[in-house]
Amino acid sequence: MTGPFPIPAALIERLRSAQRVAVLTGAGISAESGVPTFRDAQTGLWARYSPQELANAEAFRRNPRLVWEWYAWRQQIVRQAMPNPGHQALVIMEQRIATFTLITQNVDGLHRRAGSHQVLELHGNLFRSKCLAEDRPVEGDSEDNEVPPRCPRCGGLLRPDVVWFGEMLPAAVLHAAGQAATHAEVFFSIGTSAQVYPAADLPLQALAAGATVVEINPQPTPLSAVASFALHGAAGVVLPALIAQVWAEASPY
Ligand code: BJW
Repeated sequence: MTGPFPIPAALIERLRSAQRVAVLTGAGISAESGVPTFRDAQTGLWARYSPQELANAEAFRRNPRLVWEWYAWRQQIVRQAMPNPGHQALVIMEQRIATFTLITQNVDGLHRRAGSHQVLELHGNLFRSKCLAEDRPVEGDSEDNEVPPRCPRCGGLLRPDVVWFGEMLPAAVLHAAGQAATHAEVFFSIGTSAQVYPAADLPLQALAAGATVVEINPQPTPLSAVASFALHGAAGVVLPALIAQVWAEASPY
């Protein structure tokens, strides 16, 4: 069986011989797990909440309680969500490819929960906190259920350990992602609107270094026109079909 989504023969051949593959994921890969994306008109978090009000450092300083409650709500959604066939297909890909790097913009931790081992989290993690004053990760909090929680070391405010607009990405993680992009033979951009930099530059770096760049997204993005292959479908459908057609013995069908 070939699976429900046809994969171009040239891509199948390219992947069968590839030794180095890098994957960039965005909110779309978790959409089929029930986690809202950022920019989709119907379901996007930011259709109901203004990012200017909630996901930036200035908003946090102005109203830390509101911002924490928003993150707590998102944590609740993610705790109830399960990894989907798209996440699971990337676990199989990690097992099949000699040098495989999974780079995610997502803060939901679903790749690790699916069983992926090497995950570069560009924008942090929803379930970690850091001290606003010390800019250092914190284990636990002051344990008095205060919102926002307080740093157990200095008593200052804790904030989510995520990357807001205008903030630097973790340097070592971004460096590793850039290395993976420029050394990849095949680079996938999956479930991202390809609008937020510097993550959106990674597929372009891969392309400039000679990689085959594959986009998987039901909607066109700024990357679609330059990608080697633009597969317009849901990640939870396209990725299992791709695994089935490239590595027939690992077929979920
Ligand atoms: C499906 C699907 C299914 C649906 N299957 N697909 C260069 C040019 C222009 C601007 C800049 C630039 N460099 C930097 C900037 C500024 C800014 C930026 O990029 N702005 C642009 C918007 C123009 N970047 C920054 O500020 C970054 N920092 C920085 O560059 O620092 C340098 C610096 C700092 C200070 C001084 C000097 C220099 C930081 C960016 C941080 C982004 N943070 C967020 C929030 C994280 C925390 C949180 O979760 O609350 O990260 S914003 C938000 O966007 C989140 C996401 O990770 C990120 C990307 O979104 P994503 O994943 O693409 O989601 P969507 O919703 O946009 O798209 C979903 C897609 O899925 C859609 O296409 C659907 O079609 C698709 N889909 N179902 C497959 N089933």
